[in-house]
Order: sequence, then C-alpha cells, then structure tokens
Amino acid sequence: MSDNNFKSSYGADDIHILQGLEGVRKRPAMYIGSTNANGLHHLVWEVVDNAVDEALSGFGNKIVVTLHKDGSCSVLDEGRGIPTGINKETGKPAVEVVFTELHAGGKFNSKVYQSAAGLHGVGASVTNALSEWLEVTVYLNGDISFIRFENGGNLVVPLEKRGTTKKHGTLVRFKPDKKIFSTVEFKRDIIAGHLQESAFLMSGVRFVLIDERINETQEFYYENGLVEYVNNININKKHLTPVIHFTDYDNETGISSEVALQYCNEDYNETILSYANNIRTKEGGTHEVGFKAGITRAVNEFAENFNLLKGKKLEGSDIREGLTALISLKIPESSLEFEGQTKGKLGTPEATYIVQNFIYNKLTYYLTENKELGLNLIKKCVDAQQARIAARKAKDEARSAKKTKTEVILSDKLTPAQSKDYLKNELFIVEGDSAGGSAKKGRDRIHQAILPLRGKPLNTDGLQVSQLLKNEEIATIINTIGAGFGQAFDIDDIHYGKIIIMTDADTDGAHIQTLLLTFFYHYMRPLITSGHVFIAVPPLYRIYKEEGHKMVQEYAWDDEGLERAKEKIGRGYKVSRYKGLGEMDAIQLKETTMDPRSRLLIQVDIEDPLLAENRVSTLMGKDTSSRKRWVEENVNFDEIDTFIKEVK
Ligand code: TTJ
Repeated sequence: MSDNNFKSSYGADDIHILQGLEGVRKRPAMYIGSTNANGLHHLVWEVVDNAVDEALSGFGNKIVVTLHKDGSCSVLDEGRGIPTGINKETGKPAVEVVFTELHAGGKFNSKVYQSAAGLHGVGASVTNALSEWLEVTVYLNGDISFIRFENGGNLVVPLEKRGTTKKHGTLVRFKPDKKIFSTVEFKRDIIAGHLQESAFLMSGVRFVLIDERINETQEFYYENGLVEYVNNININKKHLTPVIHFTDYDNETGISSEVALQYCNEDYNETILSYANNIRTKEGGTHEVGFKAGITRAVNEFAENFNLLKGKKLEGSDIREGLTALISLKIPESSLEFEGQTKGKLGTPEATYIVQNFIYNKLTYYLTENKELGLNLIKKCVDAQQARIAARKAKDEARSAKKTKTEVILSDKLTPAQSKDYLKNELFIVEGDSAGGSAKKGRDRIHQAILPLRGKPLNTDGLQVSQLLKNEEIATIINTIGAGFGQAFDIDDIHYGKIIIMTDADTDGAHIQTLLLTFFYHYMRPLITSGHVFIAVPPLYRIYKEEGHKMVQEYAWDDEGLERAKEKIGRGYKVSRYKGLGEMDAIQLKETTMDPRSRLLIQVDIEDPLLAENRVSTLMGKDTSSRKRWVEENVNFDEIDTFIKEVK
C-alpha cells in the first residue's frame, strides 16, 4: 500500500510534497481518525511506532517518550538513526523525505516483519503536517544532524550538522497544532497504556515515559512479556491455573507464534487478545479461530481419555469460561493480510492451522504432564457445560409454556416505556431523583424508560454474587434489563436496545458511571461488546437572549460551541453554566440530552481490557486512598475515554 503512493516521477518537486501535507491539514480526520484527544495521541503513535519498528528489527532496546512543559512531545530511540544521505529519487536528505512525503516510511525499510508503522500507520509526515513545529535530531556515523519544520511541515532549518557524537539513534520532538485539535493536552495515562502494551509485546525493550509537566517518570520493561501481561490482567482474580506459556516457530511459513493463557475461578468471561506483528487484531481473525479450535480439541480429548464427558462433548464456550489468553504472531510481510472494516482482523489463511496444531500439541502435552491441573480444569468446563444446558432447557420450557418472553417483575422505581419493540426502547439510568423526575416528564413515553438511582450503586468489583443481589439498585437494574446476569446473561433477552447512563458532569457523576460500567463489564459484558451501553452528555452551557417576549437560546457542549452560539445569538446574550442535570427543567433536559434528534451520546466500548482492569482495580479495589486520589486527579468527562470509542 505504502509504495504505490510514492511516485518517483515527482522528483524533487516541492509543490507536490507540500500539497500532500496540506491535504492532511485539510482533512485531518482521514489520516488520524479525529481531531479530538484520540487524534491528538495518534500523532504520538505515528512517531513511537517508527522507534518501535527499529527496536523490533533488533536496533536499540530503549525508547524514551517525554512530555515537555511547553506542550511538545519527544521520542528518542537508540536505533541506527534515520538516514541523512541524499535520496536519489527526490534529491533530498532521506530524513527530510520521511517527514514530508506521505507514506514514505516504508521506502527506506525493507524488513521481514512489517509492523505497525508501515502498515496501519500513515507515517511520521502526518505528525509533521499537524504540528506547529517539528524537529529531528539524528545521531549517526559520529555526527549530530538537525532539521526543523514549522506550521504543518514547512522546512525552516534544512538538514545541518550540529556536532559530533558517539551515540546513535533518532530524536523527534513536535508540538501539536492548536489550530487543528480541540485539545492539545497529552494525557499521561493514555500514553502510558500504549507504551505498556508495546513493552508487553516486546520483551527486553525498555519504554520510559517522562512527564516533565509534573516531574514524574514511569518505566515499562518486561523480560517475560506475554506472561506478565496475563498476570496484569488477572491481578485481582482467583487463579485456577498458573499462566501457561507456549512458543513455536513454523519453518515452512516463517510464522512464529506465542500464546500465554490462564484460567480464573469465579469469572465466566473470556478475555482473548490477539496481535499480528504487534498490531492488535481487535476483530480477531484466522489466528484466533485456530486458537479456539486447538484448545477445544485438546481439552475434549483430555477429558474423554479420563471418561469425564459421558458422551457430551464440551462446546468451545464451555472451555473458554474464565479464560484469559494472549496470542501474538509474527508473520512475514509477504503473507500478512488484514481484513474487516477497520483492518482489525487477521486474514492470513495459514495462521489457522498453524496455531491450531501448535496449541493442540502443546496443550495436550501440558495437560498430560500436569494431570491434577487438567482434571480441575475439566471440572470447571463440565460445570459450565451443565449450566449452559440447564439454562437452555429452562428457556425452552418457558417458551413452550407461554410463547412469550419471561415477564420481568417491574420495580416501582421504573417508569417503563410503552412499546414492546424492545430493541427500539431506551433505558435511561439517571443520577438522583430530581433529575429522574424531569427525565420522566421530558421523555418520549413510547420508547424511553427512566430508572432513577438514589445515591451510588454498589461497588461490584470483587463481590460475591449473593452480596450483589442484596443491593437494591443492582437488583433493580438486572431485573429491568431483563436478560439475567453473569453466566446466565443472554443478550437475546435484553429489553432495551440502548442503556443510557445519565449523570451530572462532575466527580460524583463520573464515579457513578464507573461503578455502573464496572458492573456491566463484569456481569453483562456482551451488553458492552455489542454496543448497547451509552453515556449521555448534557451540555455545559445555555446561551440565551430575550427578544421582545420571545426567548432565543442555544446550547453548547464545549468552549468552541460556546463561541459559535454567542456569535449566532449576537449582542446582549447571556450565558448560564450548567452544574448538574437538576438545573434543567423537563423541556431543556429533553431538548439537550434525551431527544435523539439533538442529544449527544457516547457509545461505551472497553477497548483495552488491561486498562479496564487497571481502572477497575485502582478505582474499585480495597485501596481507598488510591481511588480517592485517582478520582480527585482525574475524573472528568475526558477521562472516561478509556471506556469510550465513538461519539454519536
Ligand atoms: C532505516 O534503514 C536504515 C537504518 O535506519 C532505518 C530507520 O529508519 N531507522 C529509524 C527510524 N530509527 N528510528 C527511526 C525513527 C525514530 C523516531 C523517534 C521517529 C521516526 C519517524 C523514525
């Protein structure tokens, strides 16, 4: 893909190059997805991915990311250094081309394993295009070379020699352009998460994050990457098995595979994360298919050998309850294929049988060698199988008895929707009785139901199920959604297509959101993964003016919107800032936060189980001091980002 865009006939034509970067400035979202905080951090990933690629090729084992006080970010590696010699096709120093030509990165790299930078990445030139300034310092062949761009990639200091050195490597420093982004504040948590993930996938490479804004340094370094990754995800759980680690190399295809897995008790979710060439394959693909087939066969055969199945084979889902697995493949570039809407699915066909055979062989051997562990595992799987069969039977009986879905006992707190067209219905879980009252009045009674929450719902992390059900708020939520919970949760039975959490935009509101999301994450995960959970975003401002006896008004969700609204309403406007939902009357609440035609909803998506688990354990775990600190320092609407994918 990258090479086709590199037209050698351009020669050393400045204009074409600039046009390329101008295109990026005109339509930034096409290159980095958005111009919000997500897009901003994309600038960092583009640069970091290049440094990671160099380490992946075996050059340098330390990468330092620094967040500077002036709002810039720098990335330093100890690789070979970006070449500074003149590139024949353009007549310019290669390093200049890398930062001014779209997709030029791959041109100078021919490696066996193409990874993030060359594949999904749009290249470091995009970071340049969207920066106020960008500087590159290259330490190579004893020289220190420097080049600087300003205002979206205009060359202002051509490559020059600035001294001599014994070091080798590349330093890139850039300041994102505030004309492009809605926020230019880098979030330490987001960057730390990305670096930690890279460190898990690249054993032996040290990632350092220096935040000069608050004088704090974090390091991520793992000698046993995938094993430590699983340990981290399962840190707060009860383990049925240790982390089991397998590696393999296939001579014929050149594919190397690595898997780390662990079973936990009292957890019926499966958490499978897969990667191909260090790129997360969020939609799975051939390697995941092979993995599932491999463990299903190995576990069934082991169980049959001990006559534990009584003729009823275990289904894949029985075997994956409580499983955390990480799958990482390195595939030669020539056979690497990605598919799917977001290219998040591995397509390489050979990966299926390679991973299937690899897992089947290694796990079979492992179970035979660790018989006691194997028998415990089978017990858990058979329990899951029986629960599944019992649930199915109960459901079938209920169906044939009444031919309707089991009636849900409705709480007197709930104001139900009239329609029985469940998937079109929306459930608003509202903070506080007073906002609940307005929501009740302002709702669309056909499709919108209101469930007010009094106080805070229970912290559900690490709770016994019996305790969980004693909590009235939680029991009401489970009952209202109508699809059971935990192991018995059945997404086909949900009574609402959208579950919308509506809280104030303050610390308490954020805390309530987190508590609810934690609950859904642990006990109704498919609700989140199938995209049924949303957060309502109330506006921050109302801008209004009386004209005669008519009131003109606008709402704004951020400062930019506020400016637009002021302009629209014109002289004499007044602004009120909403502190909570309670300050809005029913009509305002309807107009701004509930009506599908004008509201702003955020769809919740737990992108990263590790982040989710970390968040859950710092926020919800027993350690109240760290939770309090975390909430004080971090909670605002932006911070809910780790749970959130897109805005609708
Ligand atoms: C290319 O092939 C010859 C040896 O150097 C290879 C290279 O490109 N190395 C390289 C690039 N090392 N580091 C980078 C790099 C580092 C940062 C921080 C940012 C960017 C865009 C590239």
